[in-house]
Amino acid sequence: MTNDKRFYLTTPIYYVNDVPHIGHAYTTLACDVLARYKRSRGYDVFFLTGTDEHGQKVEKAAHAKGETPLDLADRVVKRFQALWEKLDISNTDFIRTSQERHKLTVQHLFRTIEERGDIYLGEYEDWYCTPCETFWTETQLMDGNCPDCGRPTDKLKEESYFFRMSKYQQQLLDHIEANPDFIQPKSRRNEVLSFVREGLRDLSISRTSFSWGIPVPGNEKHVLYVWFDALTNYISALGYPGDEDGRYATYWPCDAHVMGKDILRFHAVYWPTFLLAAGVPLPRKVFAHGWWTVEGQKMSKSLANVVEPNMLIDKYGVDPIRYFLLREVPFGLDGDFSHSALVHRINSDLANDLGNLVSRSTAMLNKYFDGTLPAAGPAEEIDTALIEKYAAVLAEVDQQMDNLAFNRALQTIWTLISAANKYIDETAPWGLAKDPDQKERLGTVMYNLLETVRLIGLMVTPFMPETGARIAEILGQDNTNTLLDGQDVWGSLQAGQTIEKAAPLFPRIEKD
Ligand code: ME8
Repeated sequence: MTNDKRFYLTTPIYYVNDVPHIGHAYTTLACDVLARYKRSRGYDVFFLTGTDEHGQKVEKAAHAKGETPLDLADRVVKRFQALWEKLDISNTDFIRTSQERHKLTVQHLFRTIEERGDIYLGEYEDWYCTPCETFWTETQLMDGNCPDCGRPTDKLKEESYFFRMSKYQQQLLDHIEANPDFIQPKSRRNEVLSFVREGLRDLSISRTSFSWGIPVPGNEKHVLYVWFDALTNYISALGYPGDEDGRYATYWPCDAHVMGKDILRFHAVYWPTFLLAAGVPLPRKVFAHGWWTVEGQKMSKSLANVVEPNMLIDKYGVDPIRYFLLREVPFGLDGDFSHSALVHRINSDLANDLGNLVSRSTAMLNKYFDGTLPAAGPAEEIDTALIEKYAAVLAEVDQQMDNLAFNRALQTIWTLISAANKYIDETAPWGLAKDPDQKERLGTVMYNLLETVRLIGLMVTPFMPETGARIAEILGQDNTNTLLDGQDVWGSLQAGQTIEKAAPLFPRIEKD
């Protein structure tokens, strides 16, 4: 029996030869927001991230530093984990491909596919790009270099195990065609479709030229290809094939594999064909987001423009960074990171729109009612419009979050913030306060305003958990109130509640 109130989502597992940068933070953050949103809507969420530790690239990086690959991995893993903590990432598990649980699953998957006749021993001769951990045929090369990254490739000739990927071409095409939402966004789906239609070759899935990897069961001269190894993390973390704690049965198939467009092909072609061959159900969705450039340029070590997330968080605070990254660029498209755009967003959307709404509302309540929330009296048309606006916004946000349209969900929430700010201007509480006969009307306005603030707080919580918690605290709500589910009903805020006058949530930032 399937429980549709469960949700499994994954980030890529990051290579440990590099330290985390804004690109890694972006994917992980998007998944975190989705995980938090789904939890808040009552889903049982399993949110997985981790590190990809095997392969030639990591082995080379470790040797260059004079350490073992595992020492390198241990060191870099700590940096990823510390960053995720600092960024308020709420992952359920963290998988490292050097873990024994992972190795067991990878070897099991290999054996399963081998027993079903889709792995054979052959000889490999092709061009290999180590930075991309990808093989290319002679004709795919661009001037002898990797067509993806432009760097030099090496000719490799070695005995290798092959996976009969060609056999699954039609089955994969049928699946993609029958499931329009399987690969998103649409433009990327079309790219994958044309790639698959051009024909799938059998895939070399083992190496003998280095040893930092998971041994091929029964032939320890070979280690498994790093992508065969890495992709399997999505089921090894669930305990596949054993299922002692029921994780696999509960959460597989995965609801969303999220990654950058650079590695979509591995997730939308290799991974599904491995699973088809092993008789494992396919994930429901594979979503590729765009790439960030920095101040108009590609991020690269040689340009020394790699944006370091720790530094950004220290300077601007964690919630503004979380907000900016998801608000600035539609998820799925490329975007540019610039400090001036960041400062602009913080000042206009956070300090002005949201921050001012919270301070104005709580200040007025304190001025007119000593901070004690009055009950709402009869609703006028303008009140009903605000309440209806909230219901419409929530329904829209729900849909947008299902489509991973984070920037649109934020825009939608911000229409409610604007509506609330406009409600203040139009009801003019300062005018009502001058007339003792309007005391009840003033109370109604204050109630509606603070109730809107509470609901906005709930909706921004997945994006900005600290801000959501702060708004709840200002309104005297306990932490359980930061959950939308069950609390999403208009009118849950209790009259008689004491509400503090809020200090500014987001200090304005001077441009330079
Ligand atoms: O590819 N903009 O790991 P990786 C946006 N280990 N996102 C970016 C980015 C940028 N400029 N740069 C990186 C691997 N990313 C494999 C994955 S999964 C089974 C194995 C993000 O450390 C984006 O999500 O190179 C991209 O897909 C990922 O980092 C690549 O991380």
